Amino acid sequence: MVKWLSVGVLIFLFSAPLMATEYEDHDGMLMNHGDGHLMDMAGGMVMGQNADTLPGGCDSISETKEITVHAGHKYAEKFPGRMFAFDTQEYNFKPCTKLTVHFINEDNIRHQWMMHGLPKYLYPKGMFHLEVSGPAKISGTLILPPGDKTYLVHCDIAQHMEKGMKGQLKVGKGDGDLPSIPGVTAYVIPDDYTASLPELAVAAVKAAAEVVTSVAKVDAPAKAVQPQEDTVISGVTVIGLAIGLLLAPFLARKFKGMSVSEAVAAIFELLRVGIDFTVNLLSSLIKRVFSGKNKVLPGR
Ligand SMILES: [Cu+2]
Repeated sequence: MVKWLSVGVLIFLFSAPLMATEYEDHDGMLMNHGDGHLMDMAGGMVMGQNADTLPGGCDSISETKEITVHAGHKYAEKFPGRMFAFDTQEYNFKPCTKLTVHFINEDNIRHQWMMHGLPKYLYPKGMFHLEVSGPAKISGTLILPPGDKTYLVHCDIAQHMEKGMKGQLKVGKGDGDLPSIPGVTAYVIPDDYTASLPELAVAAVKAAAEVVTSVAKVDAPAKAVQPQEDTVISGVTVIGLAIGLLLAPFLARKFKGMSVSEAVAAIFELLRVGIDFTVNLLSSLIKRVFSGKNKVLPGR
């Protein structure tokens, strides 16, 4: 009795999180547009649905299978450097399997489960494709072709595959592995965690310093040439030159990558800030003087 009670409690505990999850189920909402293309008004989409036509080379349906694929950010947590993932990265089925995929998108964004490389006479553009904005569930069915082949499965929303939402589906023995399948095959572009942040900062400062000195070298002679054209080198010119030389590295950094008009605009902005600063300084001085007077007045 106690045993059955504990089993009941366990079942309840395990089913509670399932009940708590609320998905929008698109399966009953889809409208058939023909050619295996189903859509609904809430953004659910199935393409390449085929539950009846046998691919060439299949005498009959070998097996009927159903899988549930979860997609979301949380499934990428075990893959360092990835942002999105499916809960399963590798699938394996017999040739000519009738496969129903229940796709559950757990993120509050759009995801896809898109399979490529299918025969084009049967699947438009060679694709079978489930897509929905989450959290939501959408289902579709296809019949896998005969032969040993590895099919790419991914989410085609910009950068989602590169960020980890990628898998492979092997029919029969497959014909090799695809690259960059999280946890299965090596990344084509491996993440580099060798440099520490301080090292990167030092490298960035060094690079910036090189740019500034090279720009300053070009700037300084141009400014030094100017006074030779003046008949009289006044004290003002010398002071201006000194300030210019001092400011050159700063300005070089400030104007790096700017066009002439942008640089001119930036100079005026600097002047405006300078004038603002002076005016504020003067007005605060005046205020202080006046407020000082005001304080003095009642005392008289
Ligand atoms: Cu996605």
